[in-house]
Amino acid sequence: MAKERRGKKIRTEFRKGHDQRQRKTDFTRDYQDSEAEQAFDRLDQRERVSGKGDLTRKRTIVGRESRSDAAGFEVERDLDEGCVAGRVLSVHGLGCRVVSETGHDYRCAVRGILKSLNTDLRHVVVAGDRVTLRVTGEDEGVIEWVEPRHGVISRTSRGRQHMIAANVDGLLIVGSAAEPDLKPNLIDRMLVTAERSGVEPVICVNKVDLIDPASLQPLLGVYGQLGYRVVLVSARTGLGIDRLKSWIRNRDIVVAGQSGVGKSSLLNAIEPGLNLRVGDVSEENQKGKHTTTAARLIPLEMGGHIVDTPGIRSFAMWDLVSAEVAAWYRDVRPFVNRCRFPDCTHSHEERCGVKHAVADNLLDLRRYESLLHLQAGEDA
Ligand SMILES: Nc1nc2c(ncn2[C@@H]2O[C@H](COP(=O)(O)OP(=O)(O)OP(=O)(O)O)[C@@H](O)[C@H]2O)c(=O)[nH]1
Ligand SMILES: [Mg+2]
Ligand SMILES: [Zn+2]
Repeated sequence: MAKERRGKKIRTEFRKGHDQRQRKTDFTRDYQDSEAEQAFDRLDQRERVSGKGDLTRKRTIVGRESRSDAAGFEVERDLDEGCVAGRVLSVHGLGCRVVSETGHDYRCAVRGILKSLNTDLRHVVVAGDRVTLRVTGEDEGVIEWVEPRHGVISRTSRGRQHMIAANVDGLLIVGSAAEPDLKPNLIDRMLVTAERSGVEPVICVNKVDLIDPASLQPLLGVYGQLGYRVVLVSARTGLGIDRLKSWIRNRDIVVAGQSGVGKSSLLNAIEPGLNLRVGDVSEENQKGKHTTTAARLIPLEMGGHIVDTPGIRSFAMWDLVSAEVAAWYRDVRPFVNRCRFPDCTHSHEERCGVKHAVADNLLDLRRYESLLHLQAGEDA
């Protein structure tokens, strides 16, 4: 039954008079489990299935199953009166805070059927999810439907993927020119994270008031050549802040970078109303203190959100499979299939395409060395 439905599209009806843009995204893996498919069937029996027509009144969600054949489903859902579209700002246990498109705040529970779609309750709804909720009280609702996700930021916990935030579009990688010194290997590591999550990275170097910016050119020029956006800023003098703002505006971004580089200072410069504490050592560094990984979306006045979770900033949480790393270095990837051995580690092997590329100056030596570091699982 579930198999037959593969290869079709989901078409979801809008609430009457409701206008919303189309969104094409990947289906989450949650829907691939056979248990989940059965639950999806049960859910589907309650929805009306009909032919195409009146596209303006419907949202089309094309689902791609990443594991088997690229495919989707075609289902039509009626959204009853009393349902609204919203965005999950944060999740607390089994409840969550959702803001509707009209800006109303709701405390929500999750509909039972959705819980059975995945055995890991933490995955049912995550911060950043776009949802449909049934309003059950003035400030209360029940989440009925979770839109397919893109830009999922996750970590691996005891071998299982654990989503932290969904529908994120940007990763702001913050380093500082001095105090503390710029750590290129850490930037490379965070670039890998962005590439893996399908999130656009921006490399932001703060505290340029402390140095001569030209001294950074050899290092940052390499990133520019790779097509990464690089922004030099100073939270102290305001240099580059407008450029940074124009990129952040209307995006949902995660801010990452080691302690003391000036993340809070930058965010305050971008939006003074945030009033983030500067100079405080952030939570993840307070040893012995329980570190929460619950993410929350902080709305920005200029549009967009900052995704805040203490754990995200350190990036120690991301598990990398060593053999995977080279594929996420966009400058290294083209040379990998010139290696003689398919499991080449690009370190000691003969006839390694990557090593040859370094010798021929086609690949930056520092980037190559950082690749070896990351593959070896060493700290950046
Ligand atoms: N010279 C200079 N100092 C800065 C700049 N931005 C921030 N600082 C200083 O750097 C220190 C750390 O700034 P924070 O904004 O707290 O750094 P953070 O990245 O939020 O640190 P954590 O919260 O611990 O991760 C503070 O003393 C700031 O005053 C800058 O552009 N220039
Ligand atoms: Mg801070
Ligand atoms: Zn190789």
